[in-house]
Amino acid sequence: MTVAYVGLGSNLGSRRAMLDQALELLGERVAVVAVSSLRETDPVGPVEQPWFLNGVARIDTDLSAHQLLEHLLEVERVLGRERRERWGPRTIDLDLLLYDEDSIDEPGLTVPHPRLHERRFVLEPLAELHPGLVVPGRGQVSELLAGLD
Ligand code: GSY
Repeated sequence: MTVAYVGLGSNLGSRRAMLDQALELLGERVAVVAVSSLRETDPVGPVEQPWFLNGVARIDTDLSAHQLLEHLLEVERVLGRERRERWGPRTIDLDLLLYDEDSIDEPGLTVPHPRLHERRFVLEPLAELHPGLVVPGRGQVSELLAGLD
């Protein structure tokens, strides 16, 4: 059994309803064992866009990292996510943040998520679930959070 963490985000439409539906669909193939509180966050990146609602879910699963990623993409598809602009607004965004303490760097799949260590909107909900969690190659979540500007 693997413990994985998934980033949840939405900044279009009924954001909370989107995240609730995403968690329900996720739960059809994996065990969603904990969900952080959801928080309003200022958009990060070069595109001007609405505020996000962000959180993190802890998942227990027997799926491989690739199978889990496919499941996340399928849930996004079911919820109508269209991949248009890289940094643009989205109805739903599910990011595979951590998969146990594995480090994976393959086309289409990088774990830990390459920008996780610098994103407050990910580190805060992660710290809420497990402040001592180690991000491979980067350190503990609580320390990464404390080190942000
Ligand atoms: O990769 C996540 C999508 N995204 C977000 C987000 O989820 N939250 C915030 N606050 N800014 C973001 N910019 C991008 S792109």
